[in-house]
Amino acid sequence: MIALSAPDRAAFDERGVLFPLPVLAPPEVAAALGVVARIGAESPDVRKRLLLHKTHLVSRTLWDLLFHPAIVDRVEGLVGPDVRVWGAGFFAKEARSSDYVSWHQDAHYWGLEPDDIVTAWVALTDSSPDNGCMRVVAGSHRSPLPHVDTFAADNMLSRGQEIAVKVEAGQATDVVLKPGEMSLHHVRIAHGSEPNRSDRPRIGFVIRYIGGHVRPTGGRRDKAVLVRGTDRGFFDPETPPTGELDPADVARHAASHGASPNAKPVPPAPASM
Ligand SMILES: O=C(O)CCC(=O)C(=O)O
Repeated sequence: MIALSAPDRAAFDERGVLFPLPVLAPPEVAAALGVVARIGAESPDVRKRLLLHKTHLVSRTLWDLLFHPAIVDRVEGLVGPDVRVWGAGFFAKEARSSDYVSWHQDAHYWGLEPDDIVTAWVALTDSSPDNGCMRVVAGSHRSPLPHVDTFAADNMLSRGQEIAVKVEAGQATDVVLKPGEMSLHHVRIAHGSEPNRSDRPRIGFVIRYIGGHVRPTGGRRDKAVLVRGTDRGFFDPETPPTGELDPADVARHAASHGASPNAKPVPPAPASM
């Protein structure tokens, strides 16, 4: 077991982020990139939906990554012994892409409580300032900030959610990662990222881990994957995929995951006159 050290736990409590943590070996990175390439061959709408929304439900490779001991051991040190995955998907920016992520706090719109929720951002390429690595405001996880919906073009978030507070350049920390390394960030930390100004892609697989005591707000039912510990019954189970992009899994995914809180929908076609 790769338990979090006491200093790492203290650093996470203080800053709301921890990185870099080595987790995947090169063949594991290559296998996950292979899934991205297969999804890349789908039509634009299908590609977008599969990359952004619970991609682990259509790929056994990604499903297995949710249980990866090097990831879950660390997460357990932050959210407790019962660990679920509520969501997972890709934040992928092509080379020279203007896509960006506005400064936001996930807790503002995910509808889960309490805040014992951590994202593992697993780098499948290098992630650096020039290709638009994630940036965080360390320590910002302690206070909720007001948000506005901007619906800005090129914003990778569904409604262009953005904190209504200016982040000064000196406040931001670049989360620089090599392929196979991950960062862990708190659900309430302010984070975002700039466009990819490089000639390289920037691809991160994000896994949303929640403590076993976390539940949906407002009495909603939702689904999640128990990856460690005991089921406390707050979520319904997900159906594991049978392989890689199996048509039955892709059809089930299309039926149940047309929308997610983090996903930017494909804009509707203009109404005809
Ligand atoms: O990958 C990025 O640039 C942003 C990631 C993000 O917003 C998230 O993990 O919630």
